[in-house]
Amino acid sequence: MFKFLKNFSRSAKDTAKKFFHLVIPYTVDKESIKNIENVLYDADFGTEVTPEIIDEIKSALKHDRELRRENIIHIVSMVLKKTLEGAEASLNVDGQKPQVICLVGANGVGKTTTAAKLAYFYKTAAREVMLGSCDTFRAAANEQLNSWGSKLSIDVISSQHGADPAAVAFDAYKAAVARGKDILILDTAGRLHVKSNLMAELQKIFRVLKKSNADLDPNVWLVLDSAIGSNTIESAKTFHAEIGLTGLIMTKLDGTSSGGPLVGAYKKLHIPIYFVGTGETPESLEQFSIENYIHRLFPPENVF
Ligand SMILES: Nc1nc2c(ncn2[C@@H]2O[C@H](COP(=O)(O)OP(=O)(O)O)[C@@H](O)[C@H]2O)c(=O)[nH]1
Ligand SMILES: [Mg+2]
Repeated sequence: MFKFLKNFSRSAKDTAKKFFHLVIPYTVDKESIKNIENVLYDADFGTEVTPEIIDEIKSALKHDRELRRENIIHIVSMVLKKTLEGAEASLNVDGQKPQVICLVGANGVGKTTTAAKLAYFYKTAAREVMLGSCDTFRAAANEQLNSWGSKLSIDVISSQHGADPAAVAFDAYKAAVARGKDILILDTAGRLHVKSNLMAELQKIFRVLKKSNADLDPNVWLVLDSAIGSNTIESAKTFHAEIGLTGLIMTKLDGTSSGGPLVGAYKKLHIPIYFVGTGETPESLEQFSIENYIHRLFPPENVF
């Protein structure tokens, strides 16, 4: 019995550590404000968001000599809410048919997994979905997407390793039209030999898609890994400048990451955030909600 309780309390603590993403000090005064600044920088809120929060805390400290934890949480939440205003978005599934979603991003951020999760998400919402495997650069990428497709009973269009990604996109689009699909999700490569090649490849995909339908307005969603903090915003800026992004997705929020870079990226670019990834299963994808995001940062203490 005693042993059980001991184990239980340890696992409860682990849970608390895992989900308590932002550890706010119990009290903050003028002297200890640096502590909260460090917490925010450690959580990758960066120079986009941290100074704003610190300014708010400083101005609250003009009225109270000392702020309690709940006051700080309130201030952080308010600034985040304000910063993220307008960030929630959902795909207009009743618009063009098929809607094309092209997932782009660096290697390993979770594009292929997210493509499968998105397909599952829309399939569950009774939409006809198709996947296109435009990462022809990595030998295992086709296999990975095809294996998701057969697990989830979703059609996948793919070609052989080394094929032209734009040709796969073209074939996938034609097949999606022919089969009356509502949504086509294209997975793409993360890195080619030279960085500029990747952007050229992506631009070619869009050019070729436009050839099959001049009115096509593809959704271009950048997948960001929340575990990679510092250069997220820089990478988002580069992708946006080169290919024009229409949405963001942040993966791996189930880890210890606060998702701070997501807030910074939104503040800088004002590109809507469609989804967050919270695990490796098909179900672990949530539509982005500001309220849920803040709740994840500061879960009610009595949960633990
Ligand atoms: N914990 C967790 N792992 C994820 C998530 N999304 C993707 N992954 C994992 O990240 C790794 C790279 O994913 P992959 O989709 O192959 O990345 P890609 O190179 O961008 O296509 C895989 O092991 C995935 O299972 C997520 O939201 N949470
Ligand atoms: Mg991949």
